[in-house]
Amino acid sequence: MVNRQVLTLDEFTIREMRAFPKATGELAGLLRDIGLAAKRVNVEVNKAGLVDILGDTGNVNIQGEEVKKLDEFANDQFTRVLRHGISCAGIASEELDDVVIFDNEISRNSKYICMFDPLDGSTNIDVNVSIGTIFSVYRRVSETGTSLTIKDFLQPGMRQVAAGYIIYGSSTILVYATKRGVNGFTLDQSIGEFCLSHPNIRCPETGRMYSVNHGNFFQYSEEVKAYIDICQKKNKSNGGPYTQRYIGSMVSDVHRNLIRGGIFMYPGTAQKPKGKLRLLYECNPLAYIIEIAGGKATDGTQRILEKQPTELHERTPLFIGSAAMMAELEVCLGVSI
Ligand code: AHM
Ligand code: MG
Repeated sequence: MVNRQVLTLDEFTIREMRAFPKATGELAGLLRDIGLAAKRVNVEVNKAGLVDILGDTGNVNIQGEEVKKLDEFANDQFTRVLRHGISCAGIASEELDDVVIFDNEISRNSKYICMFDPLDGSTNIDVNVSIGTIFSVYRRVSETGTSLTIKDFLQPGMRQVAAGYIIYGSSTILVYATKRGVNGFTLDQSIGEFCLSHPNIRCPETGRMYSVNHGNFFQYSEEVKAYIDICQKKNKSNGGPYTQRYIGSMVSDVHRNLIRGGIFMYPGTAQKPKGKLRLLYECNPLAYIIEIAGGKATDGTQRILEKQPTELHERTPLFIGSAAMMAELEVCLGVSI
């Protein structure tokens, strides 16, 4: 039987935007565009084992990493859909060296820009492990009607007006946050619509999962090692025992911790003091979502959302998760953020 209480993504966003008397519907349109691209990517992810889309293109992206074909496909879909929509003036993507400014009459007058990691966890593509898209929406700072500049893209994360992700997993879920809250929509394949399945998501105050790449352990600072040591020694008397979970798709690790409670860390290492993750495409959107849901996200010295980006592809250490676990981490790091 059809559950008529369930709102689709479009119905929900339009309803939300109506709460703002000055809303033009542009943000709702942009989220609809993202939902459409996500459905197209979902189809390809699901048949990735069947067609010759698996494997490497042999190209190397701006980060110096191998680009898989599915990454390119996802990048193209999100770029194309946003270019043809009416809400987005330009994009920046983890897969592209430079920003893409949509230079047509409608886009020049659009008020939003979008940044995304089209396929996070791309090393998992070949092995059927969950992967995802992460996106971030900002209001442009340049005047509408003029051409975008790099300043429109280098805004601190606290200026995001919306952020979200899609996980192509055992089911496909789209989660997005605005200052009004965080909501999750599961793709109903039978009707091809994202349907509200996780209303008003709150990140539990604490949890029992910690996610970190233990392979890098000996390259972490003594303070980070001390926190990992605490996690490993937790027992029933102090909220433990903890479980370690590390998927290698941050979007999936953070999603699990958002729903169940937990902490995810990608600290700087001796070789890479800024770690691996990108501030604009990965850390800012997830930090925004987690904070709106009641959690916390820092680089170990300051809130992720307060960092002023200086370049498109900059990296940052990341600590993100349940508030109480983040507080315990801060004690180890000797900071109060
Ligand atoms: P990607 O965007 O190229 O897939 O890289 C980001 C991913 C994260 O999703 C994940 O947490 C991390 O890289 C894993 O890296 P590592 O294997 O160094 O732990
Ligand atoms: Mg990626």
